[in-house]
Amino acid sequence: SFDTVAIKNNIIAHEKQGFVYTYGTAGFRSNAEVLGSVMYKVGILAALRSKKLNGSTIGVMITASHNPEEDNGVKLVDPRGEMLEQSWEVYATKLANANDGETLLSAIDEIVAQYKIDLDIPANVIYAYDTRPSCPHLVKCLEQGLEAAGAKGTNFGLKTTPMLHYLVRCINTAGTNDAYGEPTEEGYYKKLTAAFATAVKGKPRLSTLHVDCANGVGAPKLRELLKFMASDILSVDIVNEDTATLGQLNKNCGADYVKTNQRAPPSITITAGDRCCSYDGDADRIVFYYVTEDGTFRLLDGDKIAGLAAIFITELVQEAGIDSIKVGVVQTAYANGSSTNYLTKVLSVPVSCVSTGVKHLHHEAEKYDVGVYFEANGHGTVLFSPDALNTIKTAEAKTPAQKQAIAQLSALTELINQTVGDAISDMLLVEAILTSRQWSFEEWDQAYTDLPNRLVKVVVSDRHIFKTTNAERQLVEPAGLQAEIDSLVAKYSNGRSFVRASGTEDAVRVYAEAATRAETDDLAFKVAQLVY
Ligand code: NG1
Ligand code: ZN
Repeated sequence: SFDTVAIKNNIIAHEKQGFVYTYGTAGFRSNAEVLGSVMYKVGILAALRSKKLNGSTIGVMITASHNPEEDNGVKLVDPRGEMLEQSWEVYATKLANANDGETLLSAIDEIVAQYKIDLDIPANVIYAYDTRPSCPHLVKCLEQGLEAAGAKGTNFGLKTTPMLHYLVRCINTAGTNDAYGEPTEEGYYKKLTAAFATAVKGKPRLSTLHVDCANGVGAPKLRELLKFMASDILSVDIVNEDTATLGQLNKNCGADYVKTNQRAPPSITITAGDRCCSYDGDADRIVFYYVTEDGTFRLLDGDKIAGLAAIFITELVQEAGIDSIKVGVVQTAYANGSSTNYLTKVLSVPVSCVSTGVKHLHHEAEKYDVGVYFEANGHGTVLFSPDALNTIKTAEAKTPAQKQAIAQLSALTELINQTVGDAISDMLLVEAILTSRQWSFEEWDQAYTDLPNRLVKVVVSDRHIFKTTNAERQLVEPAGLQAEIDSLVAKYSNGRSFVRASGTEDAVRVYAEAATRAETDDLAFKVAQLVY
């Protein structure tokens, strides 16, 4: 039961005086040393959230994604495998900052009153973690909180972030019409590999895909998945899979390294014709890349994946004779201008732009029959509405071609993780499309050419003074700054630039793109100077 005396007495004191915790875009995230106290509170919060939702299973994932190995983090997963409902974030923050039993209890009382929570309802929580050395300790702290709150906690062990989201959805939908899958790691592998086999049926296998797993949890999990995959339909070579040596996680490798530095990890020798991709540390992001004959590095990022998925699904629903299903794409301001242009002008698909952060993209994507959403950094997925799923499931083929298109669409709905961006699932989606089309990376890349772009991080004394509107594309404060940016941008051909405070780092980000590399760098530099 929910034991207020235990909750008060077992509290874990803040590790560092004066440290302020914030539940942000990525949950709580910081150096792992200050997180034990937070885990305890997260255990209690997860229990309360489960009680509020009548005992539905809530997920807790311990990871700091692409951040350095000494960091860690934690986030809550709602019953359908989605991010924690946004209105709870402030309460998460309040709990985390309470540093004595009384303050903690009154923060809890506030949540209980606000959401009219019946504390007698049993709570169910599942949790998992990545390969970071701080995880075992943080798991213990979390368990201490779950125990005090009387929640039934189940440890799912080492998992990728998207696997935990999958498991939460499976558990909560088990036995319903809407059952998502078998709630086990093996169930996940079986679902994805079976769907992949259907999606590529009858097509020759492509050349080997080299997968940089950032020395993180993606490596052992991908290796495990491959045991369920017939080797004549997919050939994968895993690189950067050292999860045992301290200090290797995300070090000079992984999706964030590749996207930020616009180059392959030094640990990979890549020559023309090689097909490569990189996951991040918890395997929820992926970017692809190759080099041209003349040795130029080419990145196929989240925007490119979105474009590929959008064209493929749009054509499939036409072939299947069910083009009442409409495909839409959701981007953020960081999407390359060329990709937006390609989607709207060439493919004629509707595109929405939302604020940074997966929860915003996810919710917007739910408004379409098929909502493709990707952040440029490679985090994203494709959502099928219940109506679209039903149309696909009940479609009747009049020709063999229609039959095949329907089967392929149906396979995609199984292959794509509907809960959150998933590097393994997204990798299989891209491979399924390329195999189906027999396309090389060059052919995929031909859809459009990225405008040169630059992302600059500016450390300022107070990033909170930067307030934005219009999906973060314009500043409203500090007053007058946007007008100055606009008049700079006007001087560059195809120029675009915007400034916003990071939600995950104590800095301001400046993004710029323009017709040439030189113009882009110049614009980024000048806007950064305005901000500084
Ligand atoms: P911030 O720090 O708010 O820019 C970063 C990424 C987001 C998202 C979050 C969550 C960029 C420019 N920003 O957000 O896309 O992934 O981290 O991890 O890549
Ligand atoms: Zn991640």
